[in-house]
Amino acid sequence: MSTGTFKCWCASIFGIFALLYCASVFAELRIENAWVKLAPPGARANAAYVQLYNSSDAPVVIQSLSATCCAELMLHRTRYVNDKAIMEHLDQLIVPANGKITLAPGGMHIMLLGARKPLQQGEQIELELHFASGQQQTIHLPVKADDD
Ligand SMILES: [Cu+2]
Repeated sequence: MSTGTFKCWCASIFGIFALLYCASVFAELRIENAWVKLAPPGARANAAYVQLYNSSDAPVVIQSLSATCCAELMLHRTRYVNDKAIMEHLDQLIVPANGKITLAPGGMHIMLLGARKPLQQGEQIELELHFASGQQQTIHLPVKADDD
């Protein structure tokens, strides 16, 4: 075997392993309709909404969230009890394999608490999703008055 052939062989084996590694370990979600609702002046919390698509063959579990804008992020679901909206805390979000979940007004949402300065319309919020696998994904959400 000439040196050239050997180098080439090494490179392709490495390439195959690199591909397999990426495919098995990194499950990135596709993000759509991500936005943060502008809160009325003086409000102490903002709600964020997003659609998350998982095209992998394994469920993706979102264990927690963080953002530099805000002291604390929580996962909530709005439920209606006797026509009164109450917010329920969720420990995690599971995006099913080859499926999607929708966070939207009146349902599941991300609660941003303790904003270091009031979030302004048009501002972009950067938010980290922390997966149970230990990986993270950064998403960007514009601050808007409404979903338009
Ligand atoms: Cu909430």
